[in-house]
Amino acid sequence: MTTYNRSQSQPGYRSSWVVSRPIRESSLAASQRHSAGTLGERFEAGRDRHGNPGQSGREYVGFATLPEQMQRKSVKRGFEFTLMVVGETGLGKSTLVNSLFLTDLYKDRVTLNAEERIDKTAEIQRSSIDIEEQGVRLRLTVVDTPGFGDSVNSENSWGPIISHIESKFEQYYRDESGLNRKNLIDDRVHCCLYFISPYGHGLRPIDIEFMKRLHDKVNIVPIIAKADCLTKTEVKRMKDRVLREISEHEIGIYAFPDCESDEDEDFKKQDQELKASIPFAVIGSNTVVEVNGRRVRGRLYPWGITEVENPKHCDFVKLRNMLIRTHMQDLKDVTRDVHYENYRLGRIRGGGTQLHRERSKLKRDSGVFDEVAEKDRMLEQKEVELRQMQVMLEKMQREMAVTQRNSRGDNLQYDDRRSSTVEV
Ligand SMILES: Nc1nc2c(ncn2[C@@H]2O[C@H](COP(=O)(O)OP(=O)(O)OP(=O)(O)O)[C@@H](O)[C@H]2O)c(=O)[nH]1
Ligand SMILES: [Mg+2]
Repeated sequence: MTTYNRSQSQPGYRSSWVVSRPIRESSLAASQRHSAGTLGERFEAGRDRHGNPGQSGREYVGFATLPEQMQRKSVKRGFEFTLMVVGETGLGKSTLVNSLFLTDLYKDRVTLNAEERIDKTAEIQRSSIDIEEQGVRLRLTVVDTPGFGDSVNSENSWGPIISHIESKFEQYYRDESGLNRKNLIDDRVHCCLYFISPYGHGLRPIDIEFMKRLHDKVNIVPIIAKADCLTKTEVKRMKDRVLREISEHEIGIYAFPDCESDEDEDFKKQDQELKASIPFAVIGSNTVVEVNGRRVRGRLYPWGITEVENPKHCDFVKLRNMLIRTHMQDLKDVTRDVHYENYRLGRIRGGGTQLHRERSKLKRDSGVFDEVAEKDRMLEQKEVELRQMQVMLEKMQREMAVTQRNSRGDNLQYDDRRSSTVEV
């Protein structure tokens, strides 16, 4: 499987890249305790790590509180995360994002109407919800895209999606280099769930083409859709095949970071299970059904019920945990450090992005001026104004010269007259 090598993806990239993940309270507190203790031994002057006089007679410089300070600052700012869903039409993209975020996750929240029957998505739709949990604010944006058919020739399938991703990079690039840097909003797409049909035998040609066009722009997480259509053995076979094909075609999907060696055993086990589940096989539904007195989200069939959140039925919970609880920050980091950085470098070098190609095409086709053309036009106008001023100046100089000559002539006549008078 091709995965992004974070340390080689761009020139000058630090080789000792540290994967960040949500800091768990216990390890954070432990690290602070540890660093406070070490410093205390070095700076003994009767103050604690907050700078207050301490009972132990030790003093701390105080940078042990840096994680706390950073945490406070980030919490104050809030977090943003954008998820995109892409894939063939009718694979359950809109249903899944509704199941994931917009309805069941925050039951008491008034959100978008999610009906069991969701209409075919006709255009790219962005929907955002602001979520707050224990004082932490998260703006979650879901980008739902129209599903495509199975024609490989259709440039229209990926064109608008790639343009959307690049337009968000471009917007960020401009904001970042503009005056409004302080209030920078991160609308970049951090993760793309790519839906694979459960009916075929692995990837279709359009899936390969599509993912290849997306993989250097966004973190792709492959999903096997409608897993309730497959038996357990079929799911396993499908997963193996999809992974093999992804590797054969050198498609770069999101690489889950390695687990740190000092993590506890439970965490390591969870991490292993998560990695072994890729590509996630999911079931989506917006219907609540009753199973043994429990009300669950699921799909009711004549022969039984498939439960969306039952780990024995599908990987829905794993996917949701990965997106929200464990890998959200890493997905954002990779977007910033790899995908956006690629875009930014391309932009600085003169940009060969689809967005720019489209802009120049638009300029050629419809005469619409982009920013550069607008500047050229303004410069030309200034030149015309300068030329006009020069002409006016020359005219004024000529007129002044004539006036001076005339007045000199008058004086000469006068002098002549005077001298003649003298002579007489
Ligand atoms: N069997 C099964 N059906 C599903 C699942 N998820 C969604 N569906 C059904 O599939 C149909 C299409 O679902 P959508 O969510 O509209 O599919 P989509 O991918 O958004 O389709 P487009 O908007 O055309 O791209 C609906 O009838 C859903 O109820 C699933 O996990 N299993
Ligand atoms: Mg849809």
